[in-house]
Amino acid sequence: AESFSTTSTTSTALNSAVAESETTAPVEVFRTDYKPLPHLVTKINMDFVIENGKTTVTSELFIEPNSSVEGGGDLVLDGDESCVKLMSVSIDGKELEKGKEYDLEPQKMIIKSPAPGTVLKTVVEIVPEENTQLSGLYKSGPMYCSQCEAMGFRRITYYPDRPDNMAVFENIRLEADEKDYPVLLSNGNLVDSGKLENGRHFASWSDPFPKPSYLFAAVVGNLGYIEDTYTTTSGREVKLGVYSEKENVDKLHYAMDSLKRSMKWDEDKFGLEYDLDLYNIVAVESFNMGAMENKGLNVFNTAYVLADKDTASDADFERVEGVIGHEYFHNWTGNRVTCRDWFQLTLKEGLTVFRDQEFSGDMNSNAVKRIEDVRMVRARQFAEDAGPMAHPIRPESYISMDNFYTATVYVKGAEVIRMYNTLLGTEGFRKGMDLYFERHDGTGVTCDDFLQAMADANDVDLSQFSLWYSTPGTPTVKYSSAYDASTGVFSLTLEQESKSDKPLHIPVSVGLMDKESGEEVVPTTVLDLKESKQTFEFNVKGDVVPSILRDFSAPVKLMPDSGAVDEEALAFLAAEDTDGFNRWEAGQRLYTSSIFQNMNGKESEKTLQYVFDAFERTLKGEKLDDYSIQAYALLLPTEATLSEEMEIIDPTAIHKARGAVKQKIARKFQNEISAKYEELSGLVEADGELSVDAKSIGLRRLRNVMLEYLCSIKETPEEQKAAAELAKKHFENASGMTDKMAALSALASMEGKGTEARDWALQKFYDDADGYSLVVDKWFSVQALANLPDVLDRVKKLTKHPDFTLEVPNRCRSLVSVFTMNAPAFHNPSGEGYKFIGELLVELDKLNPQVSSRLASSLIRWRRYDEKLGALMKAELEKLKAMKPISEDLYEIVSKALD
Ligand code: 0A1
Ligand code: ZN
Repeated sequence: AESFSTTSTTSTALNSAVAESETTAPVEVFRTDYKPLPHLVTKINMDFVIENGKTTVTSELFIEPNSSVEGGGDLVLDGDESCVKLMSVSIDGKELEKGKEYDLEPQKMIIKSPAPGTVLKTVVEIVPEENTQLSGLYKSGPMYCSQCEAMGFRRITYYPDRPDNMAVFENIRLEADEKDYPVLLSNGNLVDSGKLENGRHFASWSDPFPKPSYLFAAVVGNLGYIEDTYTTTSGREVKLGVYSEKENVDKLHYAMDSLKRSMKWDEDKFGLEYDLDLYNIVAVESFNMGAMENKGLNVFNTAYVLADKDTASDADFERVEGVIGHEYFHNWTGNRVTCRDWFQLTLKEGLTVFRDQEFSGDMNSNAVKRIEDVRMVRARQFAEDAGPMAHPIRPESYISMDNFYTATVYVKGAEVIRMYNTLLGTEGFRKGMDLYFERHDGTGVTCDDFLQAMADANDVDLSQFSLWYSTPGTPTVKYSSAYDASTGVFSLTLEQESKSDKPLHIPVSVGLMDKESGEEVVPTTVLDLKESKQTFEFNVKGDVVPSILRDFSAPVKLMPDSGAVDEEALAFLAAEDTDGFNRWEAGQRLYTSSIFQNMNGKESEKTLQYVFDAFERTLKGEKLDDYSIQAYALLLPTEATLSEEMEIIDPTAIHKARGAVKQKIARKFQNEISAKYEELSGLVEADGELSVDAKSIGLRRLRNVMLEYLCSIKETPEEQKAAAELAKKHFENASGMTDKMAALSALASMEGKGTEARDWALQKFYDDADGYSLVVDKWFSVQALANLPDVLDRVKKLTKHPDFTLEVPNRCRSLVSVFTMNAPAFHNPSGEGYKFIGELLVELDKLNPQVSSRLASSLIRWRRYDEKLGALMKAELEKLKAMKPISEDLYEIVSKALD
């Protein structure tokens, strides 16, 4: 799972983060340059001797010629000189001679023509304590832990660090001080352990499944844990362990339950069982991303494991469940069948995201999950696809692979997998999956192999569909329709446009609703749009309203051919559509129309009336039995989503116009909203002890939307007072973190008569957090998102807060990255928001390039803003590009942005 960090710097770490780019120019790697390795490491033994300030790693590599490659030649091992210090390299106990038998370069070791069966032994020293990049072996609080995807293993030892080298990690021996580091974990099964002299101890692990180096993991620390077991369908008993720092073990239960649910779901849905006797998960505070699927030993960012009723919101619980599922599902889609090379990343990520989405939907509500996922695609992936880092789900080249763990590879990748499912049906998709595993288990493959398995299992030709893998950008589909009353034929014309030379194969799900009766006369049908323009005909008994792209059947922008939306049809669909997703969608389109009219000073009473009607109907809950759907249907599209509808984005205007429409709704329905709030409060209370089932989550979600509308009414001092009182009461009576956060975010933006309540709540929230990191992160975030005129000054001041650090990615992101999402503040016309980020990046890049390049992504879409804002963003990028030294990660982002 993707995700973000910072540090106080030691000079070594500082040098190591940037050393590469000082010595070598950034190299671009191309997909089409793939060549198989002439030699393979088939087996590896490792010995880690961990001492304070120095870890010695001894590796034995068992080398064989690759039978599918002719010619032999040299063996090239990857190794990052800025991180590993070579102490010795030998074969059969004989040291190799540098220049003659081997060569050393900053990023590799070359062994001259090794004989088949060679066992190469290397000894290196590393310093995990100074590794602030959090790639390789590093220290997080009381533990040593590793992160090897994508190219971290070369920061631990010399090795062919690419996924097409699969080896058995036969004996991984970890040795450390027993008192400080009682827990010693690696992949696979524990085969030996014991005490040593001087208070030291060791453990040896063995993983029977051959794997690429990126799936290696080791954790050594002083940890607490909980245990459980799971029995698979075929009767294998698996021991489950979830580990964390000792004070957090009481927050591990939800993760454990989620793990068991994931294991069951994969058996039921895909017939996939777990394959080892042991499955361990470790929660780590300093982690660049969300989590990592290392074989039998997942490493998680604490934010995606730890959860209890006092500290986690409903969204946190849902994320824990989703990410636990995601990493578990990787065991088959990623580990058993892995990627041949990194360009194929979406092979495992798109597929695994699709699987975790389906899992979460099944555990809670499929309809709600779909709405949430589509909101994400539109706000994040569409934005990426419209910027300088746009790439196909299977990229063509990279400088730093770490920059390609993107919304495109992950969530657009998942949309592409979903399209197979839509085209082939659930059964056909399952047949394709079965064939994929039958053919490729235990190997590293490509996206083409996946497509071929789907095609062969269903006896269909998917060659046109393959264009989705090579086409960047968001395609558009334009629609127009006509009804011929004399023949009863309704015709729907669809026209596609994309960056592909040839038309894409786009599944467009359509249903038809009778205009008069509102009945669905043609149920959901998947149209295969394969030509640039195609007309589909339906026999109907009277005129109909088409409901197009149901369930968001393809990641495209759907628009009317005429350019003008048919608001009457949208109003009809918002009320009548039998497809829940499109009913929500129609409402969102109406809100969008109204917001843009407001922005352009051309408000139409008629549109506003449609908006009011849709809002009122939803509020009354007609045809709705799901609180969450009701909540989402009452929410206006986010500022990020609205931005993607504009050629030139005006964040301030969007914020104002959206705020104005929100105000109109809130004022018009103030009484009804208040009444609903009270009604729901009764239900929430009656619900009793906080539970995180779909219905309780929905109740809270809907009530919090009501709170948000009510608190938006705060123009006069009386209104400010009323809003603050309501939010304060909500805060005080909060049943858990969801309600607390809803109240706090409303309060955080209060001024005037609301100031006192705001300051009180922020202080109270901070005190109650009692130093617990994940709640302190929320405290930083809520302030970074506040809608206050001096928010930037507040954020700057918070960077000096004793709890703030650039070293822990979660903390850095909670304040700084979250601030970049506060669009009107970050894009303030003064350019001060950009300058703040630009200056911070200078410091951050020295510590953690992965986190710095992600943060820099907030500046790269400068061409999408007006000239003035664009120039200010560009100036920051230019300063960064000229910075020496600069990490490869950051260099790639800023240079592509300036191209
Ligand atoms: N494969 C993980 C995500 C991940 C990727 C890179 C990392 O470090 C650079 C860490 C984790 C997943 O999809 O869950
Ligand atoms: Zn993943």
